[in-house]
Amino acid sequence: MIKDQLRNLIEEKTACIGVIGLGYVGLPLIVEFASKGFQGIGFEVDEKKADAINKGESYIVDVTSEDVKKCIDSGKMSATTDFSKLNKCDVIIICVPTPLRKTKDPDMSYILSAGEEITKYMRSGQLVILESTTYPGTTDEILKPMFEKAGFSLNDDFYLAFSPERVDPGNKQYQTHNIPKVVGGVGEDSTEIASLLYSKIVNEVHSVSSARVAEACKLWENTFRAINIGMANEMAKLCNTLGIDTWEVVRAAGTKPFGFMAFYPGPGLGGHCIPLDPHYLSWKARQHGFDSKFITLAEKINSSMPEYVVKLATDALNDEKKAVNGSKVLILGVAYKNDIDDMRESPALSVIDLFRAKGAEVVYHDPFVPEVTFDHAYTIGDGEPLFNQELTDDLIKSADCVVICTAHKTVDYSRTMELADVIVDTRNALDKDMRKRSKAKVVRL
Ligand code: SAJ
Repeated sequence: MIKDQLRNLIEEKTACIGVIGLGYVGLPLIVEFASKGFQGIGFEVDEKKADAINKGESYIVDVTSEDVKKCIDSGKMSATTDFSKLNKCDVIIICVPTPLRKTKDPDMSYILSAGEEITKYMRSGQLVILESTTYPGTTDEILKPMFEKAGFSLNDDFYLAFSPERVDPGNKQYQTHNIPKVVGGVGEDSTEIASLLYSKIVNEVHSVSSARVAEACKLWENTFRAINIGMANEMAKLCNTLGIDTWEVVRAAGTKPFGFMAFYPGPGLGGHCIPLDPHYLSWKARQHGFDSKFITLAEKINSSMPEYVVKLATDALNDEKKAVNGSKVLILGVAYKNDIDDMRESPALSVIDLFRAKGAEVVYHDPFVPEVTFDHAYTIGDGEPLFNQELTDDLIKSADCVVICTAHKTVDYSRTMELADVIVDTRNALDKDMRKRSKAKVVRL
C-alpha cells in the first residue's frame, strides 16, 4: 500500500519533497520543509533562479539568503532545471503562476506544463499537490486525467490534492508556519496523506472533503476582498455625491467590534491576486450557466476608479482655471500597494495613461519603483517609460496637480502639502492637521 509507505516517509521526515516553481509561494515552502528536516528539490524553468538558490541567495522578500544558505549547506535543499529529478520525489507540490489571458479567461498553461513534466517522470508511490490559485475542478479535471492517461491510477499509484497558497508577501506576522493550511484531496486517502504532510510544517491544518472545496475556498477568500473593496469604492463616490467625508465614515464604522470589516477606497485594484482570482471563479461558473453578478459588478466599480481619480483632478484643475491638457501632473506612489515595489496591475498605470491621453505631462516619485513601463497594447496615451524623479521642492512646485496613488510611509507628505497647489489624495495620506495647515486645494476620494 503506497499510503503506508508515504505515511512512514512523512512521519520519519525522510520523504523527498519536490516543489515546482520557486517564486513567492514555492521558495518559502521548500525552505520550510528543508528547515524541518525533509529533503527538498526545487524545480525551476529559470536557470538564474536555480543557480541563485544553489549559491545560497534568495530573491524573495520573505526568505533570507541566510535561510537559503543554511538549507543548501546542510544538504537538505537544492534547486534544478532538470525535471527528470521529479522521479526521485515522494511528494511534488506545484506552485506555478495562474495569470489571466488578455480576454480575462484563466491561463492554465503553467499548470499544464507542470503536469506534463510530472507525467514524464512519474513513478508509483507519489503524492502530487497543487497550490496555485485556480478554478474549482482543476485538480480533478486537468491533473488527475493527465496522470491516469500516463498509466497511473489514483490511490494505487498516486495521491492527489489541492491546498491553496496563503502567502502574504512582506507580512511579518503571518508566515508559512502560522497560517492555517486548507487541504482537500481527490478522495479521502489523498486528503489524509496531504494533511499529514502539511502538519509537519504548519501549526494548523484544516482538512476539507475534496480538492474542489479547497479550490473554491481560496477563490471565496479573495473574491470577498475584491467585492468589499468595490463596495468601499462605490461608497466613496456616494459619500462624495452627498458631500460626506468618506474616510471619516469608514473610520467610524470600523469602531464596530463585530459584524464589520473596514475596507478603504483607492485608485483601483492592483496586485497579482485580487484583480485576477475572482475571474477564475466567474469563468468556471459561466461554464455552468451561472452569472456571478457580484464579481462582475465589483470589477466594473474597481476598474472605474482610475477614471474617477482623473475626473477629480480635472475638476480641481478646472476650479483653478487650468486645463488638464498641458498641465504637469506629479504622481506620488505608483506601486500597487504601500511600501512594496510591485507594479503588477497597479492602478497608477491606468491613472498615468489617462492623464497622458488628455494631454498632461506626467512625472512620478516612488522610492520603491525606479522605472515604470507600459504595455503598448493597452495604453491610449503615449506609453513611453517613466523614471522615478527625486521628490525635490522644485519638482513639487512645478506640478499643477499632485496625485497620491499609493501612500508609502517614507514619502514626506507635509512638505508636499506646503508646496503643492492642488492635491488629489486617493489614500487618505494627508491627515486633518496637514490639510488645515496647507494652502493647497486638497481633493480626497
Ligand atoms: N485595496 C484597496 N482597499 C482596501 C484593500 C486593498 O483599495 O481596503 C487595494 C490595494 O491597494 C491593492 C489591491 O486592493 O491595489 C489588493 O490589495 P490587498 O491588500 O488585497 O493585497 P494583495 O493583492 O497583496 O493580496 C494578498 C492576498 N494574499 C493571498 O492571496 C495569499 C490576500 O488574500 C490578502 O488578504 C492580502 O494579501 C493581505 O491581506 O495583505
